[in-house]
Amino acid sequence: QTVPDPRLVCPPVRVEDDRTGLNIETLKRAFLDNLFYIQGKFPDIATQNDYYMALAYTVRDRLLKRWLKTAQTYTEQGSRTVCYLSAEFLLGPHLGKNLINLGIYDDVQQAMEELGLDLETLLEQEEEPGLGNGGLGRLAACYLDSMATLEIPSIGYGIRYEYGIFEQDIRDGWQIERSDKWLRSGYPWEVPRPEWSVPVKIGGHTEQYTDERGRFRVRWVPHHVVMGVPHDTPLLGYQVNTANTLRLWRAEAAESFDFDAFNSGDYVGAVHEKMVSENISKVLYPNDNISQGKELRLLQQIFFVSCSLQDMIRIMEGQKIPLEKFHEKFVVQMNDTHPAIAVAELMRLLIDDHCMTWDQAWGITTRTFAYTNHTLLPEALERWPIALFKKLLPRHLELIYEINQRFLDDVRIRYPEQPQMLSQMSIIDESGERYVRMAHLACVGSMAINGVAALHTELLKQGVLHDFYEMYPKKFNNKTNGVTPRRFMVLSNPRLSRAITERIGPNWVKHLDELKKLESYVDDPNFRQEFRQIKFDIKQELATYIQQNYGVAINPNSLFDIQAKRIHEYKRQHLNALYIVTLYNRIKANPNIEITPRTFLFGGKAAPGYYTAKLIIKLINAIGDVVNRDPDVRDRLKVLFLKDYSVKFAQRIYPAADLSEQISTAGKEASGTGNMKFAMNGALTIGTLDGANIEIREEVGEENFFLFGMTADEVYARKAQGYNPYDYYQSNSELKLAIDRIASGFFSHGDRKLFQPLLDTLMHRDDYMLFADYQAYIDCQDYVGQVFQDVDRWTRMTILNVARMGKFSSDRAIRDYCEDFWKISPVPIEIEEYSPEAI
Ligand code: GPU
Repeated sequence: QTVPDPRLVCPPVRVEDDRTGLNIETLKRAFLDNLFYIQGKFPDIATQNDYYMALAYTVRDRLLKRWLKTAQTYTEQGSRTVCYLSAEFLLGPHLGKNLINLGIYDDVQQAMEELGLDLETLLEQEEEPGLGNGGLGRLAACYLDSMATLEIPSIGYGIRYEYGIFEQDIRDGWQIERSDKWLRSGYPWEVPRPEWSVPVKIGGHTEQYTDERGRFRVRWVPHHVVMGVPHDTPLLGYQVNTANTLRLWRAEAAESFDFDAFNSGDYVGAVHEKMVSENISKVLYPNDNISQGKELRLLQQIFFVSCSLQDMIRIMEGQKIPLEKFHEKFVVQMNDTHPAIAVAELMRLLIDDHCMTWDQAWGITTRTFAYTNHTLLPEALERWPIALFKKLLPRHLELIYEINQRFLDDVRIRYPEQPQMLSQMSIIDESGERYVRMAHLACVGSMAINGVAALHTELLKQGVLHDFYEMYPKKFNNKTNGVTPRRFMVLSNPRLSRAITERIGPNWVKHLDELKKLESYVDDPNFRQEFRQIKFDIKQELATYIQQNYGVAINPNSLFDIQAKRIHEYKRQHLNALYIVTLYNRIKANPNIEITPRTFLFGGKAAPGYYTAKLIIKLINAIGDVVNRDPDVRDRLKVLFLKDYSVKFAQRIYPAADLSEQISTAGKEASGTGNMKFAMNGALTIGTLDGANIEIREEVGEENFFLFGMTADEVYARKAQGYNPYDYYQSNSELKLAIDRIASGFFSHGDRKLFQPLLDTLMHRDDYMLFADYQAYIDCQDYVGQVFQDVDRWTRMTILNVARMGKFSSDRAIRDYCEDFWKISPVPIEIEEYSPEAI
């Protein structure tokens, strides 16, 4: 190593120096400097976006020392590190979160005010990187926030999609997709690191050879090579110096390849290949809980996984740690099976590129990985056709065959009398066309396997992964999801947060269990009054927003009943719709009926190819169009579908909710995380015994939770008996009336065909058992309406919900992962304080 020129040695890192000070004067000066030197504008012609960018750079400058110091500390200490591999990271806007975590939100607000600017308006400018679909991607983002806050060395690895989740528009009640150009006005939060680019091989064939030491080796001769270019984003923890890295890979054509084609005169061919290579990181697959099995998706998976594992090896080399210690240096958490090819890829790197023996490589691999499963839905379980695998990843297929053979030898020893176990557990599905089962690969290659809520982990053990549980019971361990209170309380609901801090001090933000202390205020009239007032004010703001953007007047005193999540039949937005139609029918039958005024709000995207989900959106809009205008309703009901639900919009929605709809068919929602975010903001839940709802109810108390519907066991039993939804339709008069009203074309300008596919499915199949749960849901909703009238009781229930949500902080979840799987403890980052004399 060369000794750097002494003039280039950095001065010790200090936070509060002239350039990156956190006081208002320094912030203002830095902001104006950035406006001038980065945006190239004088204030008088700057746009709001220029101001946003100038502020973003001002904040970024204040992250950089912490970020570099964090990396330096980890390097010097050779810290054990979690690598969180995920095809999705749904981060949400950075600016507000960074202001909170730096502890300068209020000062920046004042600094902007002194410059005649409004911080809220600037925050609105930020386009969020929508690099995820829903819960799974957002969970990854919450976990990165908690890892930084808990000072856990970690790297998030994923794909830098050029187009994230599509932008949703609604036209004539239908979802329209538009491409998401999140990079269009510049993205100040990332730093490209082209010097750490890595090659990824694709396609071709393998050859056997004997190396100079007489060892049997395999060489993979790829069809082509794609380069992965890392783009790093600092993720600062809350009130700590730790800023961990999110490293996202962008695909670029390998230069050498261009050059060959260029030399042979095929310029257009070379450019074409470049385009094909760059396609890999072009677009996020917009499916949630569905695997489409597309070639490009498998390419995305191997691309980011290979880049990330090669990057880990480079880091070890840089720290001079021998590769034999890979599993001591890193633990690799796989977010679902999307990165499960990592098991084969690490084997390949260790054996083919680093000359290890099979046993040595397998010993390392199976001590490195842990696998989180996020769904039981069969349509989401990833399987890749053998032919496709062989075409794109011939070497990995050989390795998987070898892994499988050795694994099946163990199965044979374990179950000598049960030959069917071999085909059941095999990594290769040979029941028809042959497939690679990614969940099986993940289970065989991991030291730890978890579901995301207690029920889900139990159902995994009984069902989808039962055989693996029998064989490796100690690998299984539940990890109930959590969400970050920094974003979903402090940032999104500052008034509630302030009211809480005034009562119990500020520690709850990092130790959410401390919310318990609020219980002693549940009968305090001042606190109750303030709590109610906060909710009311936020509801009124949302009402104003809706008036301005949708031209619909809603009553802030009505019950805000909200279902915001991806649109999916198992989540049963259409059950919610059936309740609305039922209420409407009651009003039509008796216009003077007493009902609690309600505003039904929906938000969420449907996968572009999921026809039924899109029809559900159309149905909700169609019902809204009629109900919102019908004078008989007299404004007692309003129904709105709010378009383009995103993290940014979610932050406005959670604080405004009175009632949170968590009504999936029991056994289908692995955990849910929106359920937690609503409850933390003082909404009550109407929900089934599914996913984390069960644990939320246990925590908040059954008397503070609106439970309805079948249990998962009852769902299975009913299915086994032979479920006939038509019987329910015929015997339940309100259900029949609701269905008939939709079928009649009443909500579709007389068109009786429009909703027929949806109604047919319900009447004759009803896979998600809406009809079986209909009456219980209606009764429960009616009860909710009554309780809402009792303002004191409702307020009490909401306060107790907030007070008892401590368990659902992602900090708790990350601590559990650290203790049970990762064996990693905090590494504090020290930064010298500023003292003017030291300059
Ligand atoms: N989830 Br698989 C997704 O958001 N997308 C997926 O493709 C898969 C799972 C969700 C689960 O549906 C939800 O119940 C869970 O809370 C979330 O992952 C995080 O674990």
